[in-house]
Amino acid sequence: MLAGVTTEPAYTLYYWPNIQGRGEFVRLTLEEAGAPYVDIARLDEAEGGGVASIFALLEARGASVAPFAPPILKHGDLVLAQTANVCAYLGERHGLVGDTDPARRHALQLQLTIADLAAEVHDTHHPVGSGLYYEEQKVEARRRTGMFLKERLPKYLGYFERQVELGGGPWLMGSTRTYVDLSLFQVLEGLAYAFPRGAAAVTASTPRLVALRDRVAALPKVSAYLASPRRIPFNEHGLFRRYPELDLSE
Ligand SMILES: N[C@@H](CCC(=O)N[C@@H](CS)C(=O)NCC(=O)O)C(=O)O
Repeated sequence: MLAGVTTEPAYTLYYWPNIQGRGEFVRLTLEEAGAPYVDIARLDEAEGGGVASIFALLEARGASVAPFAPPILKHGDLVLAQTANVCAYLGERHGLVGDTDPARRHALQLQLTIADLAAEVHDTHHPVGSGLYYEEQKVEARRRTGMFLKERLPKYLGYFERQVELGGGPWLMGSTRTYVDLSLFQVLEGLAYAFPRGAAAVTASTPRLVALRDRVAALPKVSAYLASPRRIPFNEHGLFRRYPELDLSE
Protein backbone atom coordinates (compact mmCIF):
# COMPACT_ATOMS: atom_id res chain seq x y z
CA MET A 1 0.00 0.00 0.00
CA LEU A 2 1.60 3.19 -1.14
CA ALA A 3 0.71 6.42 0.61
CA GLY A 4 1.80 9.72 -0.82
CA VAL A 5 2.66 10.67 -4.36
CA THR A 6 4.48 9.19 -7.27
CA THR A 7 8.09 9.19 -6.12
CA GLU A 8 9.92 6.03 -5.08
CA PRO A 9 8.92 5.24 -1.48
CA ALA A 10 11.63 6.21 0.96
CA TYR A 11 10.35 4.15 3.86
CA THR A 12 9.10 0.62 4.37
CA LEU A 13 7.03 -0.14 7.45
CA TYR A 14 6.90 -3.71 8.70
CA TYR A 15 3.87 -4.21 10.90
CA TRP A 16 1.01 -6.68 11.36
CA PRO A 17 -1.40 -6.02 8.50
CA ASN A 18 -4.82 -6.28 10.19
CA ILE A 19 -4.42 -4.11 13.26
CA GLN A 20 -3.53 -0.58 14.22
CA GLY A 21 -1.46 -1.77 17.18
CA ARG A 22 1.82 -0.02 17.85
CA GLY A 23 2.31 0.32 14.12
CA GLU A 24 -0.31 3.06 14.14
CA PHE A 25 2.00 5.45 15.99
CA VAL A 26 4.44 5.08 13.11
CA ARG A 27 1.76 5.27 10.41
CA LEU A 28 0.44 8.54 11.85
CA THR A 29 3.94 9.99 11.93
CA LEU A 30 4.62 8.99 8.31
CA GLU A 31 1.27 10.40 7.21
CA GLU A 32 1.72 13.77 8.92
CA ALA A 33 5.27 13.90 7.54
CA GLY A 34 3.81 13.45 4.05
CA ALA A 35 6.50 10.82 3.52
CA PRO A 36 5.89 8.14 0.88
CA TYR A 37 5.99 4.69 2.46
CA VAL A 38 5.07 1.10 1.82
CA ASP A 39 3.14 -0.71 4.54
CA ILE A 40 4.64 -3.91 3.28
CA ALA A 41 2.74 -6.59 5.17
CA ARG A 42 -0.50 -5.19 3.72
CA LEU A 43 0.64 -6.16 0.24
CA ASP A 44 -0.01 -9.66 -1.07
CA GLU A 45 2.58 -12.30 -0.38
CA ALA A 46 2.99 -12.66 -4.15
CA GLU A 47 4.20 -9.04 -4.15
CA GLY A 48 6.65 -9.67 -1.31
CA GLY A 49 4.16 -8.66 1.39
CA GLY A 50 2.05 -10.44 3.99
CA VAL A 51 3.28 -11.43 7.44
CA ALA A 52 5.97 -13.47 5.69
CA SER A 53 7.74 -10.18 4.93
CA ILE A 54 7.91 -9.41 8.66
CA PHE A 55 9.24 -12.84 9.60
CA ALA A 56 11.81 -12.65 6.80
CA LEU A 57 13.08 -9.35 8.19
CA LEU A 58 13.13 -10.63 11.78
CA GLU A 59 15.09 -13.70 10.72
CA ALA A 60 17.43 -11.94 8.28
CA ARG A 61 21.14 -12.15 8.97
CA GLY A 62 23.55 -9.36 8.23
CA ALA A 63 22.37 -6.39 10.30
CA SER A 64 24.70 -5.57 13.18
CA VAL A 65 21.70 -4.70 15.36
CA ALA A 66 18.61 -6.81 14.76
CA PRO A 67 15.01 -5.78 15.56
CA PHE A 68 13.20 -7.73 18.30
CA ALA A 69 9.59 -7.04 17.28
CA PRO A 70 7.49 -4.90 14.93
CA PRO A 71 6.89 -2.09 14.20
CA ILE A 72 10.11 -1.93 12.21
CA LEU A 73 11.09 0.80 9.77
CA LYS A 74 13.47 0.21 6.91
CA HIS A 75 15.09 3.26 5.37
CA GLY A 76 17.85 2.40 2.92
CA ASP A 77 20.22 0.12 4.83
CA LEU A 78 18.92 1.28 8.20
CA VAL A 79 16.59 -1.10 10.03
CA LEU A 80 15.06 0.51 13.15
CA ALA A 81 12.73 -0.89 15.77
CA GLN A 82 11.07 0.25 19.02
CA THR A 83 8.10 2.48 18.31
CA ALA A 84 9.35 5.53 20.20
CA ASN A 85 12.73 5.29 18.51
CA VAL A 86 11.16 5.02 15.06
CA CYS A 87 8.77 7.93 15.66
CA ALA A 88 11.64 10.08 16.95
CA TYR A 89 13.74 9.24 13.89
CA LEU A 90 10.95 10.22 11.52
CA GLY A 91 9.98 13.26 13.57
CA GLU A 92 13.53 14.58 13.49
CA ARG A 93 13.84 14.07 9.75
CA HIS A 94 10.51 15.67 8.86
CA GLY A 95 10.15 18.73 11.08
CA LEU A 96 7.83 17.05 13.55
CA VAL A 97 9.95 18.09 16.55
CA GLY A 98 12.16 21.06 17.41
CA ASP A 99 15.77 20.96 16.28
CA THR A 100 17.54 21.51 19.60
CA ASP A 101 18.90 18.63 21.62
CA PRO A 102 16.75 19.36 24.72
CA ALA A 103 13.60 19.60 22.57
CA ARG A 104 14.37 16.21 21.00
CA ARG A 105 15.23 14.54 24.32
CA HIS A 106 12.08 15.89 25.94
CA ALA A 107 9.93 14.76 23.02
CA LEU A 108 11.43 11.28 23.33
CA GLN A 109 10.84 11.34 27.09
CA LEU A 110 7.15 12.05 26.47
CA GLN A 111 6.97 9.44 23.71
CA LEU A 112 8.50 6.80 25.99
CA THR A 113 5.89 7.66 28.61
CA ILE A 114 3.24 7.02 25.96
CA ALA A 115 4.94 3.67 25.29
CA ASP A 116 4.67 2.86 29.01
CA LEU A 117 0.98 3.73 28.92
CA ALA A 118 0.50 1.59 25.80
CA ALA A 119 2.09 -1.38 27.60
CA GLU A 120 -0.31 -0.92 30.52
CA VAL A 121 -3.26 -0.78 28.12
CA HIS A 122 -2.08 -4.07 26.61
CA ASP A 123 -1.93 -5.61 30.06
CA THR A 124 -5.57 -4.76 30.76
CA HIS A 125 -6.63 -7.53 28.37
CA HIS A 126 -3.50 -9.67 28.72
CA PRO A 127 -2.46 -9.35 32.37
CA VAL A 128 -1.13 -12.89 32.71
CA GLY A 129 0.57 -13.55 29.39
CA SER A 130 0.58 -12.54 25.73
CA GLY A 131 0.70 -16.20 24.78
CA LEU A 132 -2.74 -16.87 26.27
CA TYR A 133 -6.09 -15.87 24.79
CA TYR A 134 -8.03 -13.09 26.53
CA GLU A 135 -10.71 -15.68 27.36
CA GLU A 136 -8.12 -17.57 29.42
CA GLN A 137 -7.38 -14.55 31.60
CA LYS A 138 -10.70 -12.76 31.89
CA VAL A 139 -10.83 -12.79 35.68
CA GLU A 140 -7.37 -11.25 35.98
CA ALA A 141 -8.16 -8.83 33.14
CA ARG A 142 -11.16 -7.49 35.01
CA ARG A 143 -9.14 -6.91 38.15
CA ARG A 144 -6.28 -5.34 36.25
CA THR A 145 -8.56 -3.05 34.22
CA GLY A 146 -10.30 -1.89 37.39
CA MET A 147 -6.98 -0.73 38.81
CA PHE A 148 -5.94 0.75 35.48
CA LEU A 149 -9.07 2.88 35.09
CA LYS A 150 -9.12 3.97 38.71
CA GLU A 151 -5.47 4.72 39.34
CA ARG A 152 -3.15 4.51 36.38
CA LEU A 153 -5.16 6.21 33.66
CA PRO A 154 -5.94 9.33 35.74
CA LYS A 155 -2.25 9.51 36.65
CA TYR A 156 -1.05 9.27 33.04
CA LEU A 157 -3.66 11.61 31.54
CA GLY A 158 -3.29 14.05 34.43
CA TYR A 159 0.44 14.11 33.69
CA PHE A 160 -0.09 14.87 30.00
CA GLU A 161 -2.74 17.48 30.80
CA ARG A 162 -0.25 19.27 33.07
CA GLN A 163 2.38 18.99 30.35
CA VAL A 164 0.19 20.87 27.85
CA GLU A 165 -0.26 23.55 30.50
CA LEU A 166 3.46 23.66 31.36
CA GLY A 167 4.47 24.00 27.72
CA GLY A 168 2.04 26.86 27.22
CA GLY A 169 -0.16 24.83 24.83
CA PRO A 170 -2.01 24.19 22.74
CA TRP A 171 0.25 21.24 21.88
CA LEU A 172 2.24 19.06 24.27
CA MET A 173 5.43 20.99 23.67
CA GLY A 174 4.07 24.47 23.13
CA SER A 175 2.93 26.23 20.02
CA THR A 176 4.03 23.69 17.39
CA ARG A 177 2.79 20.15 16.94
CA THR A 178 5.25 17.30 17.30
CA TYR A 179 5.18 13.58 16.57
CA VAL A 180 4.28 13.08 20.24
CA ASP A 181 0.95 14.89 19.75
CA LEU A 182 0.09 12.40 17.01
CA SER A 183 0.77 9.50 19.36
CA LEU A 184 -1.21 11.05 22.19
CA PHE A 185 -4.12 11.47 19.78
CA GLN A 186 -3.90 7.76 18.97
CA VAL A 187 -3.91 6.82 22.65
CA LEU A 188 -6.94 9.02 23.37
CA GLU A 189 -8.82 7.56 20.39
CA GLY A 190 -7.89 4.04 21.42
CA LEU A 191 -8.93 4.56 25.03
CA ALA A 192 -12.28 5.98 23.93
CA TYR A 193 -12.78 2.90 21.74
CA ALA A 194 -11.75 0.37 24.38
CA PHE A 195 -13.29 1.94 27.47
CA PRO A 196 -16.02 4.41 26.40
CA ARG A 197 -17.16 4.98 29.98
CA GLY A 198 -13.89 4.63 31.82
CA ALA A 199 -12.00 6.92 29.45
CA ALA A 200 -14.77 9.55 29.45
CA ALA A 201 -14.73 9.61 33.24
CA VAL A 202 -11.05 10.56 33.15
CA THR A 203 -11.04 12.90 30.15
CA ALA A 204 -13.83 14.92 31.78
CA SER A 205 -10.93 16.37 33.85
CA THR A 206 -8.48 16.83 30.97
CA PRO A 207 -9.98 19.51 28.69
CA ARG A 208 -6.60 20.39 27.18
CA LEU A 209 -6.10 16.80 26.02
CA VAL A 210 -9.57 16.67 24.52
CA ALA A 211 -8.82 19.88 22.60
CA LEU A 212 -5.43 18.52 21.53
CA ARG A 213 -7.05 15.31 20.24
CA ASP A 214 -9.50 17.33 18.15
CA ARG A 215 -6.71 19.55 16.90
CA VAL A 216 -4.70 16.53 15.70
CA ALA A 217 -7.78 15.03 14.01
CA ALA A 218 -8.24 18.30 12.12
CA LEU A 219 -4.68 18.42 10.72
CA PRO A 220 -5.29 18.13 6.97
CA LYS A 221 -2.96 15.19 6.36
CA VAL A 222 -4.15 13.32 9.44
CA SER A 223 -7.77 13.95 8.60
CA ALA A 224 -7.26 12.67 5.03
CA TYR A 225 -5.51 9.58 6.41
CA LEU A 226 -8.27 8.85 8.94
CA ALA A 227 -10.85 8.95 6.14
CA SER A 228 -8.77 6.69 3.87
CA PRO A 229 -8.69 2.89 3.61
CA ARG A 230 -5.15 3.04 4.95
CA ARG A 231 -6.62 3.61 8.43
CA ILE A 232 -7.52 0.15 9.76
CA PRO A 233 -10.54 0.25 12.09
CA PHE A 234 -10.00 -0.60 15.76
CA ASN A 235 -10.68 -4.27 16.45
CA GLU A 236 -10.25 -6.93 19.12
CA HIS A 237 -6.84 -8.07 17.91
CA GLY A 238 -4.93 -4.85 18.50
CA LEU A 239 -3.69 -2.89 21.47
CA PHE A 240 -7.00 -1.16 22.23
CA ARG A 241 -9.78 -3.75 22.50
CA ARG A 242 -13.41 -3.24 23.40
CA TYR A 243 -14.51 -5.87 25.88
CA PRO A 244 -17.60 -4.25 27.47
CA GLU A 245 -17.24 -6.37 30.62
CA LEU A 246 -13.93 -4.63 31.35
CA ASP A 247 -15.25 -1.08 31.14
CA LEU A 248 -16.90 0.81 34.00
CA SER A 249 -20.46 -0.29 34.47
CA GLU A 250 -23.30 2.25 34.35
N1 LIG B 1 8.58 -1.91 23.09
C1 LIG B 1 8.26 -2.33 21.75
C2 LIG B 1 7.20 -3.39 21.82
C3 LIG B 1 7.02 -4.09 20.49
C4 LIG B 1 5.90 -5.09 20.53
O1 LIG B 1 5.46 -5.54 21.60
N2 LIG B 1 5.43 -5.47 19.33
C5 LIG B 1 4.32 -6.40 19.25
C6 LIG B 1 3.29 -5.92 18.29
S1 LIG B 1 2.62 -4.38 18.85
C7 LIG B 1 4.85 -7.73 18.79
O2 LIG B 1 4.62 -8.15 17.68
N3 LIG B 1 5.54 -8.41 19.70
C8 LIG B 1 6.08 -9.69 19.47
C9 LIG B 1 6.80 -10.17 20.70
O3 LIG B 1 6.94 -9.39 21.66
O4 LIG B 1 7.24 -11.31 20.69
C10 LIG B 1 7.82 -1.12 20.90
O5 LIG B 1 7.34 -0.15 21.49
O6 LIG B 1 7.94 -1.16 19.68
